[in-house]
This record gives sequence, structure tokens and C-alpha cells, in this order.
Amino acid sequence: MTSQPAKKLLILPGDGIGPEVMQEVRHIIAWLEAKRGLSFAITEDLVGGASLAQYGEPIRDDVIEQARAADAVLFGSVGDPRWNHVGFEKRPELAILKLRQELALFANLRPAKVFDALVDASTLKPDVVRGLDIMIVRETVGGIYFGNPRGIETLADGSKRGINTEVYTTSEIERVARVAFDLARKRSNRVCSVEKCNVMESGLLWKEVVTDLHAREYADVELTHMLADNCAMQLVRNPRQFDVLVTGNLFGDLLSDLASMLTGSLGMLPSATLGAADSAGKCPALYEPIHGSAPDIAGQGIANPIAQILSFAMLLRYSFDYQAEAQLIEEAVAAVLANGLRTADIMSEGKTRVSTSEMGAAIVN
Ligand code: GGG
Repeated sequence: MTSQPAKKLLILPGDGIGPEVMQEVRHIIAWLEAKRGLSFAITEDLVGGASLAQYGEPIRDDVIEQARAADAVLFGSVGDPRWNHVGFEKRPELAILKLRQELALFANLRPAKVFDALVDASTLKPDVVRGLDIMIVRETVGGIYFGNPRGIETLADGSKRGINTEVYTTSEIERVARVAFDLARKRSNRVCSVEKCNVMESGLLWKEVVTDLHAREYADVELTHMLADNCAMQLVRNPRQFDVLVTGNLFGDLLSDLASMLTGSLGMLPSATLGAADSAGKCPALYEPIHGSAPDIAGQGIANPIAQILSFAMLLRYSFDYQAEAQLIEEAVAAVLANGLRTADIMSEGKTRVSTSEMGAAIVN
């Protein structure tokens, strides 16, 4: 039991399966309030395609201000085929990119952990993934997603040219590398820095900055460097060689989706995106599953709510310091999986297939 003031939580379910899997978190919140005496002051709003439909923009300034004022943001997923034809400035995905940038949420922590009960759901052999526990630290406010020049221009002959530019500065690289080194010290003390310095200038700077920071402040941590293409191959060949991986925006996006399949499904991986703490010690933070809105399965009640639920557990752990409750949720997920309950994405022979809401209810129970 706790008598702390209500934690200000902004919930942004988003599009597609986002609202469906978020509903299962609401049940967990209700349980925590009823059984553990926790108190949350919750506000909710629209983002992504849902916001475009109502307000004509993927995220309103007011929602960004609500996010700034909250103690933490729980985000669902954005992406809506109704806006597939529009330009980048009106894409639903802009909601999450804008939130990360406006709140300077630069470090996206994407843990890829294999639950014992799911070793047979992995794309790799059970012996290769059993016990796998890696942390991918993805930089999220720089790199090719934000660099200039960018755009689509029409050339003299009427054909077009699409442009994105990878830009990283020393300070952007250093601050995310610092997060990775600090995390490694609490884990197995190993960091692998991933770039493509053999063909990219930004990769060359990335490697140089990480190497310098390591020598200056983190010599006790084991540091290795790996090219991103080799890293993709090594994650499939022998993923347990890694502890903490730190990389840029695009490579982190790709490698974490790859890593999710080692755990059984994209529907299993949570994430936390953190900014820098202010002088009062408040750290802006947003939590979201790494999966998108999956419009192809939205509304069918078959989505896996575990990534969203584990994202909420990360929120309790990192933003609210509710360690026991976070652990309780993680243990409940492990227990339900051990009991053989499976949503469609992790289903295998001899297990019991359940819907989104049945999986959520089993975790609460
Ligand atoms: N929950 C994650 C989500 O909504 N992903 C959609 C997406 O396109 N995200 C872009 C990104 O993570 O950079």
C-alpha cells in the first residue's frame, strides 16, 4: 500500500490495435488501484489517424503540452491506411516522431527477453535463445528520420528525387551512448555500438564519439563495435553474445523488430523512451510497444496485448519506481505463458489459443 499522490498518466491509444491492447492495461490499472492502493490521475487523448480524422492533424499542440505536464505517457500505436496517400506532414506516424522530438525523448530502450515458456515460439532453435536478455538502445530524435535536407523534389526532366539525410552530432551520440553504458553497468557490463562506419560519415563519427566517451568515463565497461549489417546477421546467428546494443534511429528500429522474432513475436516487445532529467530530477518518459497499429488485424480481438502491458510495467519501474508492481506484472505474464495461453501470433501446437481480452484477463487474474 502507498499513500503517494496520484501519478499523472497520459494515455494515447492511437490507431488500429492500439486501443484494443490499451484496454487490457486499463484493467491492470483498475486492479492496481483496487488491490495495491496505487492512484493514477489519467487523461486520454487522440493521436495518429484518430486525431487526423477528428482534428485534421496527427497530434495537437495541446496533447504535446499534456505530455509535458504528465509524469509519464503511455502510448499505443500509430498508423492508419486512410492516410497512406498523403504527404509526410500529414502522416499518422508523425504523432510519435513529434512527441519524441518535442519532449527530447532521445533514448529508446527496447528490451528483447525470451520467456522460458516461449522458447519454442522463437524463429531460432530453443538452445540458441533460451535465457536471451538483450537491451537495444535506439537513438530517437536524430539520424535519418530528422536530418536535413529532406523532401521530394521534381527534377528538370519531370522525374522526382526523394531525399533523407543522416545527421548526428557529437552531443547527440554522446548522450545516448551514456545511457547505454550506464545501463550496461547494471547488467552484464557489455556494450556493442552499432553503425556503418565503412560507408557512412555519420557512422564514422558515431564510432569515434562512443570510443572517446568510453575511454574517458566508462573504461570499466567492455565495448565492442559492429557494422549494422553484421549485427543483423549476428543477432540471428548467436544473439546471446550481446548484452546492451546502442545504435542510431534507423538501425535501432530495424534491429529491434528483428530481435522481437527471437522472442517469438513483435507483439512481445515493450519499450521506454527517455529524455534527460531536469534540475528537479523529473525525467520525461514515454512507453510504447515496439509494434505498430497492425491495421490488418485491428478489430478482430486477436492482437497480443503483452507488449503494451509490459510497456506499462516498464513505466511503473522507470517513471514511478513501483518496482514490486512492475515485477508482479512481469511475473503474471510469465505465469500465463507457462500455463499455455497464447494469442494467435505466438500460438503453437498443444497450447490454448486466446483472444486479446482473454489474455489480458488471464494476466489480471
Ligand atoms: N508503437 C509504435 C508505433 O506506433 N510505431 C509506428 C511507427 O511508425 N513508428 C515509427 C518509429 O518508431 O520510429
